[in-house]
Amino acid sequence: MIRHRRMLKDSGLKKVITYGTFDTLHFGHILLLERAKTLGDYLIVGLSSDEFNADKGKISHFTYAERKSFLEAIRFVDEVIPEHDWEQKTRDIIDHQIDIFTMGDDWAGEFDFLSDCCKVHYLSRTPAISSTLIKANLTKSNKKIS
Ligand code: C2G
Repeated sequence: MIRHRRMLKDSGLKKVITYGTFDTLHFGHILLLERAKTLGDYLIVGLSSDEFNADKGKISHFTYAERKSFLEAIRFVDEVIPEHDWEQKTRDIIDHQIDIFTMGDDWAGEFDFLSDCCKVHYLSRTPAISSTLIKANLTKSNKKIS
């Protein structure tokens, strides 16, 4: 993997990183990942572990392994790494020689401190869709069926 990373850096490829839970994957996530990839040549996703989700007050419907497999099936995503805590971003950016950090603009300003080690770019969040909304609608429709 280290040789692979060195090859990427030596090849002059621009590396992008983003983070998230990506539970109940939806078009808001896909549009974010598609635009994130257009910022460079290689996109790494820091995927929140089940434990970190609990720290974030989120209970994801799908496990980390399931969410990772969904992301790896998306052609815009080149690599998925675990996100265990809020503090690892700087280390990830250094270890993976990242050029651009990006997130949806619901996080605008929260990660500006990372501009010390890479470009920080926020992308517009897709309105009217969220994992929470999907889960709420699924619960409502299940109640109607039962
Ligand atoms: N997103 C989006 N449009 C939506 C929903 C989400 O663009 N309708 C973006 C978010 O802005 C984020 C990414 O998709 O950049 C992942 O969103 P979540 O899975 O909700 O991730 P979150 O819980 O915000 O965790 O360290 C950062 C955290 O891990 C982010």
